[in-house]
Amino acid sequence: MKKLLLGAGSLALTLAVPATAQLLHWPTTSGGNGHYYQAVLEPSGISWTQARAAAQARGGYLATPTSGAENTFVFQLVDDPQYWVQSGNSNIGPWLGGYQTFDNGSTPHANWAWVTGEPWSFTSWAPGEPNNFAGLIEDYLGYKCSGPSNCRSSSWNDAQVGDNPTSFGIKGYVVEYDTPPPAASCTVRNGNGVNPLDCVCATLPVVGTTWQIGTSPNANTAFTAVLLSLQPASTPLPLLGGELLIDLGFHFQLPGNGVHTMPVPPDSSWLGFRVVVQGVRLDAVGGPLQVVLLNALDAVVGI
Ligand SMILES: [Ca+2]
Ligand SMILES: [Ca+2]
Ligand SMILES: [Ca+2]
Repeated sequence: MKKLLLGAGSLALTLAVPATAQLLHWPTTSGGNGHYYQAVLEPSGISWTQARAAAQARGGYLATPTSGAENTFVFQLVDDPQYWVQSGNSNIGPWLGGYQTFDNGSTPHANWAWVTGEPWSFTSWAPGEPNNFAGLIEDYLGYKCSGPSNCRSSSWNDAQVGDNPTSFGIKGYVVEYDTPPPAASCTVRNGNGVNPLDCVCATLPVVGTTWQIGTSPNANTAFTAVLLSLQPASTPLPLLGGELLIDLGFHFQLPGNGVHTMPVPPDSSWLGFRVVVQGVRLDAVGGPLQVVLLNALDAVVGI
């Protein structure tokens, strides 16, 4: 059985729902391979091994530009200053799916491989690369531009894995998908339409992120909660006037006011998984406490 770790937060309900992650298709009708690509930004930096695991969690793999045309296609996704970091006289771009299976320290050109096992033939090394710069263990592939400050290029560099905290932080990676993974989504449900629309997805349920569901309390609210069902009822249940839209036979609860947080595991087996959320509020109206059902949410775990 799948398990979600639960937590509760009290953040203000001011978070915007992020746009669904953009996939760029490279259709065969345009000379492409039919695959889908996605640039992922990590502003605080990410190591190659972390990026490889994150790409797998999304149902894809670190991009493998095995031809000049594919390399050009992949580069256009990250031809943007936010994905690059200055290092000396170079500008370093996102990670790709190449790595060295062995380098004795003096063979920087030898034994390169793709994470997919595809043959290593096409290369696009920047001038002087790969170079095991300054004797460092540089066995992992990423983009690099040697030139004016803030330049960008589809040329490649061998870089350190980045697990060393003293190394510069590469700010992202490109994921390649053979087939498109499901997009994370969150849809409002409201049964007969009489419940307050005060239960929202503050963020979308993206694998490997913390999902935030918000409920809006008011001056009379003593307590709010959301109920989650991992095996959602396909139709509203005939309970409490037809407004309770969750399967009470299989649910768990996130109690507390405000935003409720729930880590979505970094695991591709969650992709496409459906969750129904039911918002609940306990209001003190003129003395006695009253249960107020809020709207429900239909969510799909995706990227
Ligand atoms: Ca590829
Ligand atoms: Ca090397
Ligand atoms: Ca290098």
